[in-house]
Amino acid sequence: MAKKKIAIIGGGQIGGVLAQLCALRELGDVVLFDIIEGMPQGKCLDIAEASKVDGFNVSLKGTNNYADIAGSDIVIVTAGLPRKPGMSRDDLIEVNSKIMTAVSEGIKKFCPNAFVIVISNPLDAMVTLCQKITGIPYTKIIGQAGVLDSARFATFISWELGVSVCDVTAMTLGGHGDDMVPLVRYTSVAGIPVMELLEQKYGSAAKAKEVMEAMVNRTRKAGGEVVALLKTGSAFYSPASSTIAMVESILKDQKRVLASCVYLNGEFGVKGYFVGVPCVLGAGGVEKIIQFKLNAEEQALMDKSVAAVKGLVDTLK
Ligand code: TXD
Repeated sequence: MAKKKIAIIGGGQIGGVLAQLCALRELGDVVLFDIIEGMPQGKCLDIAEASKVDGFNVSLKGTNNYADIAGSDIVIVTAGLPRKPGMSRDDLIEVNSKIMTAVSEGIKKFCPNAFVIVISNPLDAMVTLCQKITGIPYTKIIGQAGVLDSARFATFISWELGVSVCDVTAMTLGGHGDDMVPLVRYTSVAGIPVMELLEQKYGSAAKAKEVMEAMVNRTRKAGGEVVALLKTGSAFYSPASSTIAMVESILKDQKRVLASCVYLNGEFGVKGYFVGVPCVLGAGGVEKIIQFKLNAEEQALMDKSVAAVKGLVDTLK
């Protein structure tokens, strides 16, 4: 089978880790693009020189030339400024829209048939903008947020209950902002509803609810928690790993069910916006949006999150 080609636009913190993970997992040959001269070349050289030790066989090319992304099977966009302490993701819209416009024109010119995964913030607005400029079909362009937000939620639950994170199933819906919707009712440990386990632990439904609320809030603000600790830059290991799960599901046709920021056409009561929902990701890209019934409380939270996305996206017009 011919090797896949993966282009990563933006060779900063997330881009660098992504390039290394793509190489370690031999997902394909990597092209790392950035506007900073020498930086993507240096990172690719450094990663390539680890190939002997790590035992991978892919090529890595750092570049400042968009022509090098031509023929990529998948393009991952990380270009854009990260938050500083005290900033919201939405504060990045002005500067990152300009960057996303330039990047999207490069993709349109050299890779109009590739799958595109956008990571740059504010996520929901940046995917929308990238799709508008590139014209890439809705099944082939998605944003990464939900895999990470869900993983963060699962991590907090595993710490609270003292169980392996591998046995926690958790998912968040909605936008990638502080109004995201961690879905408690569908969260389980090896299939057992998480609230049942919290009630057993604390012997009280009220206390269990309080503990869950704290985890939901921590999940919503988890990106900011890392930003506050790092002081410069935002999370990058976990966003890169989360994106790899999506890349792998598409390139290997795994059909994993992953929360992804996708264009909705009526699903969950949303029409005409990119919002996070569970999807089947496979060789066809977004092969299916998985719909299920939300109760009134969940739908109200979803509506609030979607309203925040709409408010931001509408400022792009
Ligand atoms: O889960 C998620 N979706 C996210 C998203 C989680 C954490 C952070 N997330 C966002 O990803 C973050 O708010 C930023 O908007 C992006 C990238 O974060 P990263 O931490 O990688 O930022 P860096 O290290 O500053 O890297 C950005 C790179 C940097 O090397 C710039 O030179 C480059 O982007 N850049 C460009 N590349 C190509 N083209 C243009 N025009 C350009 N402008 C800057």
